[in-house]
Amino acid sequence: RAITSLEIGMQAPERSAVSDTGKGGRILLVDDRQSSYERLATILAAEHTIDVEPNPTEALFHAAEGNYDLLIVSLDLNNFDGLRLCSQARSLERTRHVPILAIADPENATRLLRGLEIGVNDYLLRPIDKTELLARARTQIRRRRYTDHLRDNVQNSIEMAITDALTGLHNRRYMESHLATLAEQAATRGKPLALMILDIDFFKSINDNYGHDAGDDVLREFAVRVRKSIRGIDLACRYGGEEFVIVMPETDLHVAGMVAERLRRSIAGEPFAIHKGAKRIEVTISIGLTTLERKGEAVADVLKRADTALYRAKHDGRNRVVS
Ligand code: GH3
Ligand code: MG
Ligand code: MG
Ligand code: MG
Repeated sequence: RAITSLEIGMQAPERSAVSDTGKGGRILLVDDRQSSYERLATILAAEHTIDVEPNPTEALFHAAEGNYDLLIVSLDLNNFDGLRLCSQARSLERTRHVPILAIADPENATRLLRGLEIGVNDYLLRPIDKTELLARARTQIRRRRYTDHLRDNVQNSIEMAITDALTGLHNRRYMESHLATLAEQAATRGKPLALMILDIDFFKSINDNYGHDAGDDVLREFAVRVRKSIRGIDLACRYGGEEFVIVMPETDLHVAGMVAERLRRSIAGEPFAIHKGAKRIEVTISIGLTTLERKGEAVADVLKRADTALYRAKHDGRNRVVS
């Protein structure tokens, strides 16, 4: 357990929700000299929340668990413990992006050079100036928040580009870009691959009778039931308005048929809630099912075959699976 700022007798400042000032950060200070860490912690506590950990092994554990904005590491620790900590922090997934500010006595200045090589972001030589320490800490924390923000934005736009907004399932673009890869993997590994197209029966009349919002409710609930009935490695997407595609790696026609039949029954057997649960309506689906037939077969042909099977399911009376 790291020594907290409160135990050293200081009040942690409030952490502001939106801050590009670099203030209000969470800092882990790794330093084993009491006179040193007490002074540094007192300076930093004016703007941040500080935890102190004298033991570098413990520090790595805290750094991985503690959600820190900055690590300040003394390279004056015994042996090369400070450098080792910096290097370990850089290689651990959970601490890789946490900036490190190294501090050292001038006699250990060569350790600073080594530190910069292994990914330390900035450094200060002792004796440490109060204003400079605060400024450098703020700079690192500000930069950290900015890159976090960028990373979140990138992740969001990737997700939006591959997700159907109404149902949260993958969209058609994502499915089409991955289907070829899945088909290729199946062929090279000599495994089967099943694909089904699911289409809600008389969906237009749900819209016509209960309104477009009720239709949307059905689509969302349908996606929930689809997600429940497939495995993690299966790929489910909204292919069009009320049409969905499920791709099932390592699944033969027999097993896929059972999955499709179970899904068909789970839809027909339990009415769908619409208008915020005020009403329940019966919904059925038709499913066209097929498998990859040969190595190198075009995925467009696989989709075409599933679509033909779906057409037959509709023609034969709906609420059924055809392969
Ligand atoms: P079938 O049994 O032959 O499939 O009949 P159907 O009525 O389901 O098929 P059709 O293709 O004629 O109608 C599909 C309808 O789905 C038409 C379209 O307005 C509706 N639709 C498409 N996207 C959405 C959506 O996002 N929300 C809602 N509420 N309706 C949608
Ligand atoms: Mg139709
Ligand atoms: Mg339909
Ligand atoms: Mg349709």
